[in-house]
Amino acid sequence: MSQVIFAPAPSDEPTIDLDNVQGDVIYGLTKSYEHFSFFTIVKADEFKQKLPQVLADITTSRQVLDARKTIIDIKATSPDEEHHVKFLNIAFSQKGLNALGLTGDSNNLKDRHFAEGQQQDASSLGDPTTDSHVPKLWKNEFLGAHGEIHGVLLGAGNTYENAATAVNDALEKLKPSANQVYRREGKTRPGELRKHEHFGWRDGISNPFIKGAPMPSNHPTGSGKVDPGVIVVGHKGDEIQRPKWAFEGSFMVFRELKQMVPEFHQFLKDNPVPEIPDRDKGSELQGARFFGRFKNGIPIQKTLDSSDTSWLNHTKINDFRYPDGTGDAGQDPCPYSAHIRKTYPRNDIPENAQEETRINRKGIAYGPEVGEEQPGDPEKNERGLAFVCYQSVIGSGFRRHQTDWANNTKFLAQEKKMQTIGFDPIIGQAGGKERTTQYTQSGSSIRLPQDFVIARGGEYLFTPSIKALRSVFVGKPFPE
Ligand code: N7H
Repeated sequence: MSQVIFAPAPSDEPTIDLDNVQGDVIYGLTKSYEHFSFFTIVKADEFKQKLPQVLADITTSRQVLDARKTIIDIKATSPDEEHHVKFLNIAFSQKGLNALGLTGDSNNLKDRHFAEGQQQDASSLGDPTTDSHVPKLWKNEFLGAHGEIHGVLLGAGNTYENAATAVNDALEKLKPSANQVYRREGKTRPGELRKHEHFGWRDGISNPFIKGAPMPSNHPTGSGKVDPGVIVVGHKGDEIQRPKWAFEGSFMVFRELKQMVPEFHQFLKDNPVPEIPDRDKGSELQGARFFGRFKNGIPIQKTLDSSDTSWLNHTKINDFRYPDGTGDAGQDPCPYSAHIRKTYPRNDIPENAQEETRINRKGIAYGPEVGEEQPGDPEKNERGLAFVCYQSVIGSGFRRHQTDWANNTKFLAQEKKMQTIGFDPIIGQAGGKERTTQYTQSGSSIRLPQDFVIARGGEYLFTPSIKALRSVFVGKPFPE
């Protein structure tokens, strides 16, 4: 295989300042482990005084890009050698901006969902809530049990120690102006499953090309190219007028999503695609129809042969369209409700309506492997996805996927001349109520007796640029 290179962005594209954008936003912090340390600010003035010591360790997009290049070189020359990385990023919630006095019109980031916070949004996202809109299944820490969530430190590394010390050192430097209120430790799955999440599917295949940033030569063809402003605030593609210091920041959505792994596999076992004589093959195909891909990532729209690994090549794995037909013809073989079709409808919607909806996903799996559970605290034995995505507008990005598409049983139904499409069987939710998915024109559908993905909490945050962190976040004016 030819070596991956990061070609410079074409000269006609807007330039992103890679030294100014934090490292997770564009490339994602390279990691085997990641610690998310949610913190509360208890003494704002002291926090501003101490923050500069932490800022020296904040990883930029340029540093991640350089690390990626080094890892590629090392893999090519000495495949057994490990490259040590230790990365740190920081993001703030609206409550965090308030705590720091970044309030009023001049500091208004003009994102309603960010301003209100994710807890307020939980029932609209489909999370089960009480009559007074308190999310019933969220962890207490996300509900403020140990203090308001004002921000999050993201520590990432090739080892547990590197990820842990990245955030521990930062917390130590901020002491006693800020306290950790919750930590989510994430880790990639072992061995060959490294790129796979807990249900067993390969994740992270499809993220958009971001114009203005060098992209790796093996970035999958067909992933779509977006103006930088779709992900990074203030660039072409982001039309909203915001404070100058918001430039080259990005809104970060965090969701802790518990996965019911044995239950999901049992469901697939009990509900194979009936037309397939071999039950195991039928269950495999049912799972693939839920995602739109086989576990190894092969898109079912291209082949139903999960063993044809030629489809795994980066020029083929993501380069496809959905059928233009309506009714059942339009969902043969990939159901309209499949997770990847709901979350990236490709030619199902006009290209110009699609670009603003794209997000950059940078999550990581968490929790023990099935069978590795330890007796004791059941929460410690939970497994799932620490979902992270970046965008310049939460309403057009994450929320469009979750509320307007995944949870919306009628999404596309009219255009496709269907009564209903049903829920995204993976992330679509209806306040914990039973759901249905995969409708055919005759009206048949699949009943999903339980949610296999359960939100345990989350927050909407803003990942400021390096220049903003060094000025307004430490109490200085933003440089003109
Ligand atoms: Fe999904 N999974 O790991 O099993 N997702 N996702 N996701 N998701 C995708 O194409 C998964 C979640 C998107 O471009 C794949 O990279 C799981 C949320 C988008 O064709 C797999 C959970 C949201 C895409 C998974 C989860 C999204 C995508 C195929 C929850 C947004 C790209 C691999 C526990 C609100 C679609 C790939 C495209 C793909 C998994 C959550 C969005 C395997 C288990 C909450 C935009």
